[in-house]
Amino acid sequence: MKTALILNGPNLNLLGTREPTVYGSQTLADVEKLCAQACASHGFALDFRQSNHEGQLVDWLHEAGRVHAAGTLAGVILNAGAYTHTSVALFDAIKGTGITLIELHISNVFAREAFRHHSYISPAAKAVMCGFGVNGYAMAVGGLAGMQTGA
Ligand code: CA2
Repeated sequence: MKTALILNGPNLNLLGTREPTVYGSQTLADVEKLCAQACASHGFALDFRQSNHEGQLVDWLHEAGRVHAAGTLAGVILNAGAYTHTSVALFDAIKGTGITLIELHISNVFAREAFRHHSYISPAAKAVMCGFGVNGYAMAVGGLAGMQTGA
């Protein structure tokens, strides 16, 4: 069984506690349950993580590269939060790993402030999705399933 690694960046631990009009009222624990159901239905093991620290996310992407090389990674779904718009380090970490990575945002970043319109992650991602609310996580797991080739 391959693993879907779902990484969440800064402030996403606050989901459901503030800004419900932008991010909804579900907590990150709720999102993890949603992802667990989606992974179970697609035959993936789930590894779900959150960090407020850029370097931790870089380390986890390196780890994903090693799991990919070992043949047991389905892919990574990354909501890098605000680091999406600032982090060359995350771009560099993804580039060259060979991992299948879906960039995900809960909100429609293009309907928001101009500084959210640019992503350092997108050029290194296989797919990008935004604006579906937290249901986007389950949809991204489905998308990852559709990208699998071979056994
Ligand atoms: O829409 C998304 O998923 C974002 O990645 C969320 C980031 C934001 O910087 C990106 O532009 C778009 C912010 C995550 C902050 O999450 C909070 C959740 C609840 C309360 C406060 C912050």
